[in-house]
Amino acid sequence: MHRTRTAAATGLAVTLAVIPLAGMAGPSGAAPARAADGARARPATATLSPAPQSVHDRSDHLTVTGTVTLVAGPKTDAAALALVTKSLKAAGAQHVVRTGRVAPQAGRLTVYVDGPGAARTLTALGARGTAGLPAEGYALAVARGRIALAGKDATGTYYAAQTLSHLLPHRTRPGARVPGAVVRDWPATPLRGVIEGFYGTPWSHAARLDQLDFAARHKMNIYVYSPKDDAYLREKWRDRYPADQLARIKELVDRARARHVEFTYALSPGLSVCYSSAADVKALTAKFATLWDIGVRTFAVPLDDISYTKWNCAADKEKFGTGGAAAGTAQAQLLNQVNREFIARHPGARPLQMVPTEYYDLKATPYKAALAAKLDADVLVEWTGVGIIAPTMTAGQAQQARELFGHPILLWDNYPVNDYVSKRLMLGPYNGRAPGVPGRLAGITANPMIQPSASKLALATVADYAWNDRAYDARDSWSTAIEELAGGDARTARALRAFADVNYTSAINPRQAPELSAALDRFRKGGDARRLDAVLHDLQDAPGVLRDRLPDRAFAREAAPWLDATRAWAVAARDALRLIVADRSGDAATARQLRARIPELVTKAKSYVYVDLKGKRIPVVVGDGVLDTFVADAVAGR
Ligand code: LTM
Repeated sequence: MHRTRTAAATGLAVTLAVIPLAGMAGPSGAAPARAADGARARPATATLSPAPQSVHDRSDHLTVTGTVTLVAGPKTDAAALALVTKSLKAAGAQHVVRTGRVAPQAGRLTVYVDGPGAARTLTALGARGTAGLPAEGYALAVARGRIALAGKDATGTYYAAQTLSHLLPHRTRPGARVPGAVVRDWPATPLRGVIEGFYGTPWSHAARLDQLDFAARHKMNIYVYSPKDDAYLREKWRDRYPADQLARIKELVDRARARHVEFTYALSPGLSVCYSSAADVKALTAKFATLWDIGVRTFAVPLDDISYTKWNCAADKEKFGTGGAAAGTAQAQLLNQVNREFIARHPGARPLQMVPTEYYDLKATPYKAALAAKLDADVLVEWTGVGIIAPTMTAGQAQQARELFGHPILLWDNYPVNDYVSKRLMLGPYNGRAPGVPGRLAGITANPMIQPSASKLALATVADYAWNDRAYDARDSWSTAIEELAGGDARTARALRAFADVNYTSAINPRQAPELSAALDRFRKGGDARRLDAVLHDLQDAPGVLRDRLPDRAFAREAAPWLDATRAWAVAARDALRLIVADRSGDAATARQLRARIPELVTKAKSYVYVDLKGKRIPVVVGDGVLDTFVADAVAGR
């Protein structure tokens, strides 16, 4: 990893503006993230997400002219060209004229995408080309009236275009000055993305389409379609899709392809499959064939969360016997048949993926030994780390998994998934994964929350880590993701940060509400009540701000009960603060009034529920152990 300047922390601290406690008025709006003319407050390369492996800021600038010449060969990636054109127009260019070859015209910005023009321009601008880069790598130079982008392959070119889109400003007229920069970049691991692999309400079709766009912006290249509660993937795995459902999946496959994301179809036959049955192998490959016909090229067979001590048919007991080794052998046999009779016979198919039944540890067992020895070498094995929800992960563990399973490991990381604790939103960053893990893996797929839009905060940080683990800083990445989701609006970003802070805790982020806790600690150690009230006031306002201003409208709908609970807890906490002030000043009448009122506020704060797929009403939690403790301590006079 080489950076002339590391991605800076965005430094959006919780507002601690001092305001009069009387009337408890809220702080005024903060300074905008951008100046009114759209100029950025800091170099655009500082907030590139994911952080490039190598980036040099140059001291020169170029100007976005009214007409821009776009030089590209006939085979240049169409999605990359469309994105470059769109970004130039959003930066103020009125006409983008495409040509095959051109001599640069004075006074006109020329953009070279791939081919000899881009290679020459990169050299002229002192940048290295794509030689030596891994798959999906790219080089990009912005300087002296020229932009050059070159990808190691089509996806690399598309990623160069994505990076350029982040570097160009948003303007309505020509004339924007763009600081010079040279980027040379590549991913830390081949596969990076999302596995929709949770229990509970599956994502909607619209949400999936939106996620594919989101994935592309974050240089994620895989989406695995594996919702546990889609009956056609598990209970009804043998059945073909009705035409309308297949048409919807095709729309996802097409969108994924257009965004350089590999749509992966995961079929889980383990609840009823008879491993020794030729008919079942045929049912599996026949189902895959229906997906192949609509454009799917990557397939998976997850065998998690099934019994391997109980066979589904007598023939399996007869053929394989009993115990872990028998199960590993049976599964390997089934998968090898799929691999040889379907994957190998479909040129263009990507390596088969599978989830073993023992996917969550590093214990040497007869099951793993059988699978390692008997499963075809090119099948990718998914693994969740040590623990189903692994709190931490080291490069050594990833290496051990590679050796124990004897196959390339695709990490199925159970973060930010909340199906096992659906009272929570998990809005903290991806954490606890050491540098060096991605390099030992075939890839990283993150299992998200039931709430797709709310998952984006954590998923953006997963994308940052998976692309460049050496430069990854969880808090910086989280700050950048907050700014992005807030659409660059400082007030929205502050509200989102306050809301995410009280929805922060999980197995990988053990501390709840780190920023609010710090503000409470400062107050407990003698800090000013007005400062704490300003923080709580911001928290009380945050749900309204997010409902009004968040660009992703789905977020507020999905997070509704947590938004309501946050506001209600903030109201209770502000009264608790008033109570402490009243107790300290000996204002017994006010203290009595507040002590009588607060329990009702707490009951209200605890009243908001998430309704799950089965209609179960689950009370949600926010800031637990922090807000509730502060309020309870105040009432108890502690
Ligand atoms: O993690 C795996 C491989 N399987 C399941 C997931 O489907 C589920 O979402 C997570 C979290 O509950 N746990 C699992 O074991």
